[in-house]
Amino acid sequence: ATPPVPSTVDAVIVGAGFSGMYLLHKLRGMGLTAVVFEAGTDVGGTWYWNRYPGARVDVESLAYSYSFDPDLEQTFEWEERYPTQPEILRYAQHVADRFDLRRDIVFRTRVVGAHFDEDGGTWEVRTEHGDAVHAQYLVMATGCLSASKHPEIPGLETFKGASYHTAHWPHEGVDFTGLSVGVIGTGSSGVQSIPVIAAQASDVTVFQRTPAYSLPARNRKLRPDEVAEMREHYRDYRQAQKESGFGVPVPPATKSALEVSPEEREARFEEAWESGSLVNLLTTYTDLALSQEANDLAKAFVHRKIKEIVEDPQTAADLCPEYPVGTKRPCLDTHYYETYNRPNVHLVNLQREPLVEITEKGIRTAAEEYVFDAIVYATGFDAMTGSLTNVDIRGRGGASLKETWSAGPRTYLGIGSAGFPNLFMITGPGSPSVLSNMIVSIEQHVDWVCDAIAHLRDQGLRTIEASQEAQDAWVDHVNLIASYTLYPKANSWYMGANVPGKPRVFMPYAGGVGEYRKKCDEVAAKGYEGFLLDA
Ligand code: NA7
Repeated sequence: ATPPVPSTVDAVIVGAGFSGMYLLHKLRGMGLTAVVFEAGTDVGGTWYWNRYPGARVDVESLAYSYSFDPDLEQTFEWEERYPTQPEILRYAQHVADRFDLRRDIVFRTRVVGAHFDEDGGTWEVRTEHGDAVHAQYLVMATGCLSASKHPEIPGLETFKGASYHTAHWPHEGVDFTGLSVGVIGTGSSGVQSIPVIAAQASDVTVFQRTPAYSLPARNRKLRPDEVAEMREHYRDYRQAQKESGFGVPVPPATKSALEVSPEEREARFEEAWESGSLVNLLTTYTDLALSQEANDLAKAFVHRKIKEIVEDPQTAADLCPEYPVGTKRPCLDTHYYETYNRPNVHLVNLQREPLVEITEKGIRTAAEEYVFDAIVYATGFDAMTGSLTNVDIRGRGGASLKETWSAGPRTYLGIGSAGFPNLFMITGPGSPSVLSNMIVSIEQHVDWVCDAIAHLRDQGLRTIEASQEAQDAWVDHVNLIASYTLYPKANSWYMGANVPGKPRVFMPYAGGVGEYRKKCDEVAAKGYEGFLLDA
């Protein structure tokens, strides 16, 4: 049963994914009152919505899990190395049960607006059902990939067959048996779902605008001995996660890809390819993210792999990305490239024949009209900012967050934004977020935000707000780090490049989870340096 909406709480939390759940648990532990608003009918966030066939996380289960409760990690039984969406959702639900979270979560309720009242120093948060709550703190735990997007082409509504978006998959599932299916999009959602759909449907046509780099996941059941081993050393492992680059500890690269022999390099890449770990591939050499020449070697290796697997030379060539490895989100797959060897699977390269429109019967490109029973949109998200700017957030002087960010998001540490007192973002733009194991980054932000709130209360202060100067300096720093890397070379959602009209700004902090944490801890230790604290 959904609890009634309270009129006043200490904190409003938007979203009951992994961020919102942990935040609620922590704030309660501090003696604060909090309410969570969640659009879905249950907890889980990303893992509640993204129920498409083949959906899995691409960080290992034993690492992609909360660290805050040692009993939880000792008792929850993961089945697979890379768990499926149902398994991760089961974990989220287990956490909700275990910590009795649902009694403070209002489900089926989207937050539509939040206005800061400068006189009272509180947020008034409005829901789609017309309820209003007043809170001292507002935390946007809305996720980086939750505002889904469709292709910007005419005719979406005209198709007479069934349409699905991977991020809003029917809970009862979809049976594609005997159907002719068109799939638009080849990011993680496409790469994971295409092999599963192709095994069921009579035929599948994939519409690819930009190919992905994908590594075979080599997924399998977890062995009892590896679980026991991890449980024995979990505390050390969690510490290593916090200090690592991506939130997944691996031995640091020590050599440049350019300083080793071709044989040594090939063997190293092969080892990473065989390991089924994206982080292993990205950390083979010190300079893959920094030097085009080094990256070209990794790129050539993956191209060779694709061409070895995919039999049709044109399809293989079309599947080989041009941009540097790792500069768009790489994928982890189960038989993705092999799927193109099936006689019932066809690839359409939208760079050669662009999408024109959706018709009554299917999809029209510049070359022809393709006829389908069903269309799957695996077209991704208005990443990182969409879920924040979709809410009418207004700070000092009634300024809207959306307008304030019209030239790109501006934050201090990806946690706060100048002009928006007591508004916290969990894994906001300007933090490592999507360049990391999300749960590691989520816990770090939640811990930091809760410490800041505890500090305010201890000191009898009412508001915390990023200073304009600290924010400007942080934005410059985030840009500077990105400029050292190859990331800006790809038209990625990291850059906002997948959404027409969205400013091209590299949004995540690319300096690594460990460095970032140090900076956040330093800011806190210096009395929240760069934040304005007011009584
Ligand atoms: P992604 O990674 O954003 O992938 C979306 C895909 O859809 C990508 O191939 C896009 O091509 C394609 N797309 C988007 N808009 C269009 C239009 N208008 N026309 C043609 N093709 C289009 O989203 P996912 O859901 O797959 O994955 C999101 C993240 O979840 C993933 O990175 C992991 O972190 C987990 P584009 O590349 O923009 O040319």
